[in-house]
Order: sequence, then C-alpha cells, then structure tokens
Amino acid sequence: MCGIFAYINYLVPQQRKAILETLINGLKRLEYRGYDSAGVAIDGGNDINDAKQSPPQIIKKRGKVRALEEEIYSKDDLNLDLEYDIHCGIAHTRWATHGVPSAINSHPQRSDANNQFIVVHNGIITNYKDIKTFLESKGHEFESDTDTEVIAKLILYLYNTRDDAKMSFRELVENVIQQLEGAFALAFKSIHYPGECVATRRGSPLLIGIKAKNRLTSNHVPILYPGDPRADPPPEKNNTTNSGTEGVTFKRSQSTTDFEVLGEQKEVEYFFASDASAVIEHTNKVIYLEDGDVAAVREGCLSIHRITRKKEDTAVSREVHTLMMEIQQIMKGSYSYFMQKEIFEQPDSVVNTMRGRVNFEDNLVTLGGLTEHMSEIRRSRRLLFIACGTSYHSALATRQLMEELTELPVVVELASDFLDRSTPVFRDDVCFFISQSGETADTLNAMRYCKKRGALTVGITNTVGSSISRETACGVHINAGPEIGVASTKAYTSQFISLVMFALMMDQDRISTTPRRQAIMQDLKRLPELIKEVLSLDGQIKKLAEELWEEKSILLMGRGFNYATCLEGALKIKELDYLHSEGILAGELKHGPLALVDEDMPVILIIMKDSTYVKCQNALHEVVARKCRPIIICEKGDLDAQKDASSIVELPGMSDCLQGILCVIPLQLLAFHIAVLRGFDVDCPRNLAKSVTVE
Ligand code: UD2
Ligand code: GLU
Ligand code: MG
Repeated sequence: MCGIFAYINYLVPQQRKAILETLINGLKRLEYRGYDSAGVAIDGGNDINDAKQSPPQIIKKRGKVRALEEEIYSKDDLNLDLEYDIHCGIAHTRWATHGVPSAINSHPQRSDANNQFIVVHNGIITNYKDIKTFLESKGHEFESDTDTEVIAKLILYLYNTRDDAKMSFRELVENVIQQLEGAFALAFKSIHYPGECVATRRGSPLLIGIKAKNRLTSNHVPILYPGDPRADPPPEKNNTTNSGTEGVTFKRSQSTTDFEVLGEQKEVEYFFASDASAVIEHTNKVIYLEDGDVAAVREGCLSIHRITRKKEDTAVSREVHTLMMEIQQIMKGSYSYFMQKEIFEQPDSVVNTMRGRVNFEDNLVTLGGLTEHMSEIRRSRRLLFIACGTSYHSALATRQLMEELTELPVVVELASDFLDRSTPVFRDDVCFFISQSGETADTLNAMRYCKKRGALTVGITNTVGSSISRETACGVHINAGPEIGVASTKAYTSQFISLVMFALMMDQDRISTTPRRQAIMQDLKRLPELIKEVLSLDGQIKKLAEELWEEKSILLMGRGFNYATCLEGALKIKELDYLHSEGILAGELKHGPLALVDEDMPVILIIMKDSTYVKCQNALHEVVARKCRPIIICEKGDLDAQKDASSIVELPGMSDCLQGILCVIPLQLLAFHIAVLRGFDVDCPRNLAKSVTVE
C-alpha cells in the first residue's frame, strides 16, 4: 500500500554514498503516501572484490525516513566511498498490514540469514499462510510477522530446487508470482544476479524511470511472451542483431537472453517506483507497468514480460512517456488534494478491506482477527460500539444490520459522552472501538475503561500497531491504506464494510437468513463498480456546489439506513466548508427541525427504495409544503422522488444496508467542492487535526 523505490546504475559509476542518497531521497518523495517504517538494501562488503561473497546489507528502521537515514550514517562499518560501476539498490516505506511496525517487519524482507534474495512489497498476500506452512515444512525459518516474507523465502526455495542452472532471475520471479494471491507490487534483488533487478505488479502501482546517456532510440518497449525467441532465445544460438517492432533495434547482448532496448548506448540508470514523484528529479522518461507485467533489468537492458497472453492483451509494447509535471502535481496524481484522491481511491480501498476476508464463491466471511473470539461474542449480552466523529457514524450506519443479523442489543456511543456518564459495562458485554488512527484519545480511554470492567474489547482501526490495535483483545484492521486528508473519507467506507463483514460473520451459521446474506455479499462484490459509477457524477456534484457555496446553512435529511449518512455528510460540510450543517432524522422533522425550513433554506433529502421509502416521501411533502425545493438523492429512475426537486442526484440501487456507502460519496464530493470554491484548505481544515490524541 505504500512506497517502493529501486535504483539501478549500469556503467554509471556511483559511490555508495550517492546510491544511498538516491534511495533515501526516493523514499522521501514517497513519504506523502503515509507509512510507518522504512528500509533499504544495497550490495554488501567494503571492497569491490568481496562484493560477490558478502551478503547484501539491509538497513531498516521503524518510524520516519529521517530515522532510517540517521541509522545508515551512524554505521561505522559501511565504507561510503566505495564506487560501483553497476549496482542495484532497493528501498521501501511500509504501511503495515501484517505484523506491527518494527524493524524486523519492515522491508526489504529476506530469504535467509545470508540475504540471498531480497524483496520489497506493497500490498497484501492473502494466501501467505499456506505458502508459509509449505516452506516451514521444507525447513525455512521465518523471522517476521509479515505476509511479504514468504515471497523472499519462496524465491530462494525455487532457486535451490530449479532444474535449469541457467534460469534467469526474471523466470524465478515469474514462478514466484504464479504462487501468490492478493495484491502486490514487488522489486527483487539477489546476490546470485548481481546488478540485476526484477519488478512486477498485480493490483498495486509501479513504474520505471529511465535515464540514459544517449537519446532513447524508441518510445516503446516490446512486451515479450513465453515462446517469443526474443524473450527466451534457444541457448547458445546466434548473437546476431534482430529487428524488433516499433523501429527499435534489438541487440542481443553477449551473455544474456534479454534484449537491449536502448539502441547502442550503454550507460543507463533505472528507477523503479510506486509513483513518478520519486523519479521526476532524475528523469522524465517513464514506463507505467500494467498488472501482470514483469520488468527485468539485466546487463543494463530493460525487458518487459508477461507470463500468459489473454485475449484482451492487445498491446504489443509499453510506451515510454515523457512527463511534463512538477513534483507537487505528481504527488497527488491527477488530483489537486489528498482528500480528493482518497475519495476517488474508494473503489480500490473497499477491495483492500475485503481482500482475503470475503469469499464471494462460498458467500463466507472470515475476519482472521475475530475467529477465535466468535463464540464468546455470540454468547455476549450486548454489543457496544464506541467511537468519535466519522467513526461513530460508521457504527450508526451499520447498527440496523447489526441488530438484524446478530439479534443482540446494539448500543452506539460517542466515546466522550460514554465516559462522562460513567456508563455501566459488564463482563458479558462486547465493546468495539472504532478509530482510523487507533490513537483517538477519547476512544482509547473508553477502551481502557471497558477493559477494566472485564468486557471483551474489539478494535476496528486502520493503523496496525496503534494503541487501540495493541490494547484491545482482538479486532479488525480495515486496511484502507494511509489516509492523509484530515477529513476522513475512505476510512469511513472501509469501517462501514468492516462492520458489515462482522455482522455477516456473526450470522454465518443461520440457514434462514442465507438469502439475505448472499444478497449482501453479491452487492459487496459489485461495490467497486458501483462506487465508480457514483464517482462519475463528480461533474454534476461540482455544479451543485457552485449553487450552494455561498449558503450559510445546509440541512441533510434522511432516515433508517441513511440517517448516519446525513450526519456524516453534515460533518464533512462543517469540517471542510466552515458552514452550519445539520444531519436531521426525517422522523424528527415535526418535533422541531421543520421550523428551520422555508424557501431559502437549502435541504438535501435522501430517499432510497428501502423500508423507509414512504416515510421519506412524507418528509419530502412536508418540506415542499414549506416552499422548500430540496436537492434529492434517490435511486436511478425514481421519478416519484424527483417531482419537487430543485436538483437530483441519481444513484444505483443496492441492498438497503449497503446503500449508505454509495449515498455518502456525493456528500463527500459536495463538501470537497464547496471547500475549494470557498478557498479553504481542503486537506488541513482550520482547528482540526488528523488524529485527535487529546481529550
Ligand atoms: C492477521 C494478521 C496477520 C496474520 C493473519 C492470519 C497483523 C496485522 N495481521 O491478518 O499477521 O496473523 O491475521 O490470518 O498482524 N487486532 C486487535 N485490535 C485491533 C485490530 C486487530 O487486537 O484493533 C488483532 C486481531 O485480533 C488479530 C491481529 O490484530 O489478532 C490482526 O488483525 P487483522 O485484522 O490484521 O487480521 P487479519 O486476519 O486480516
Ligand atoms: N503487507 C505488507 C506488510 O505488512 C506490505 C505493506 C505495505 O504495502 O507497505 O509488510
Ligand atoms: Mg490487540
């Protein structure tokens, strides 16, 4: 989920000091992505001649890249003046998903005590346990709690058991990734393949920067499939020049099976990175790898391979792009703000939350962190969900489903109020603590309070190794990836899904509810596509923001599953736009809020086709009768709901209990666009902090 940076210099002499500086600098450029630890690997030995014998050096550190840098320069056994003509260094910033942030769990991960194979990884390997069991049976000893370590150990295992002594580094990596399930971007280094680097991706971004002394002879690197003589030439055959596509001359280099794609030139540097911000200061020539690409640098030649050719694989080459962007621009991708980027990341972040947990074939959910506690939770007297702000809303949003599927009393509490009241808590209570950072002071205090009273404590957090993650008896990491924008967006939808997954798991053995569970699961499967569809309304929401940005107040109304959506939408508007906004339970209108409504008051009304549909229409009539022309968020094609609307936001319909995920996104976008129009700092709203570690 975080950052990869690798640097290969080929016949461009560099001192070790400069190589380390390049690696550290690359990591610093990726810092904005958020991370909890960092590490580098370089060639070992302190004399160029013993480099072949000395295992590569790995230096890792929990915390900031600065801390890693200090660690590197505090080493007195590292000859920094050593000069390399050819070298491959790899580096990483980690956002822990498996195993707490610590030096040993940081990357690079290694194959063995001799560091024969070294790997950095972004993402999650979902079948790592099976691979680990297999490798342990073969005598491999594991030292970290990461999923990544199996990759380093597996490649060594394959290396040791290979039939073909000439097997290339790239072929080994191809064999490794065929065993992996989940999401990854990977970069490998090995003492057995000095000066070489192999990198690949499936589901996590990766690109290659190329800095060549001479001008590139082509803007295309061909994709090589197995059987292509250019990829796997018959051994010991011709070393003659072949003519490749796109007008490039592919020269078979003397001792390799790969091709030189850069014409006649020799001196070249390559940079592998998670995004262009780490590369742009070195070169503006980049190749974006696609899922399934395996890129190898060998003897200064870059080649790109794919293991299998599918019907949809029509591309014959990867283009070398010339970037014209500034670093600032690249960091946020095509987005201007982190919050905006995070809103648009939601089709991916929700998948990461479900990865390895929801089995769509069997309609089963397995939350690894809770399995051992399920019988205790099922026996409990009630479930308490305790949180602050957006996290509190995620509990409210899922309360109805929780009640439906667990048939237990469900209590949702604001942490500060819960503590103020010295609420009674019992040994047979199960208390959930929801916090993106895992450090929210009120939530943390409430957790300690419940723990003291003997309740089972369960954390729902985005931050492995955080106080809530460590101090709770068990829990779920939501795996949304780091969230930088102060106003939470993707963490909310991932918390929401984590709670839905828990509710489904609680109910898993009940036969009578199977159709309901299956319907929800199938909608979870469709969710990324549906979120994309909602995000495509961005332009329309922006227009709406242009109508609303000068207002003094905005009311949001809804009920049932979408009451929480209204509260969350109103919170986003308060946080980002510094204007009054209120989420109102539509059922409460007559008891007060209706007095606020007149023709000048902007009202957003959520009307979805769930069990509250008719009641929401009544609310609509009530506000229309006060001359209000509300903005309606409704299901696609619901003309009844749209009659009296000033504007309409039409969303795809899905299971009632998941609809809140889709409904909140237009509100996130609206709050965002209003903030931009009002000229406010979207990523750091005034008076607010990302992680509220004070009471
Ligand atoms: C976890 C582990 C992984 C491995 C795997 C087994 C981590 C971060 N992940 O991935 O190493 O053992 O399970 O399939 O190590 N937890 C809390 N409080 C919280 C959140 C989590 O105590 O607020 C506990 C949880 O009970 C579990 C561990 O932390 O023991 C990891 O939770 P997870 O959600 O990352 O679990 P999983 O199965 O996805
Ligand atoms: N799942 C890996 C780990 O926890 C990689 C995390 C990342 O993407 O930074 O070590
Ligand atoms: Mg714990």
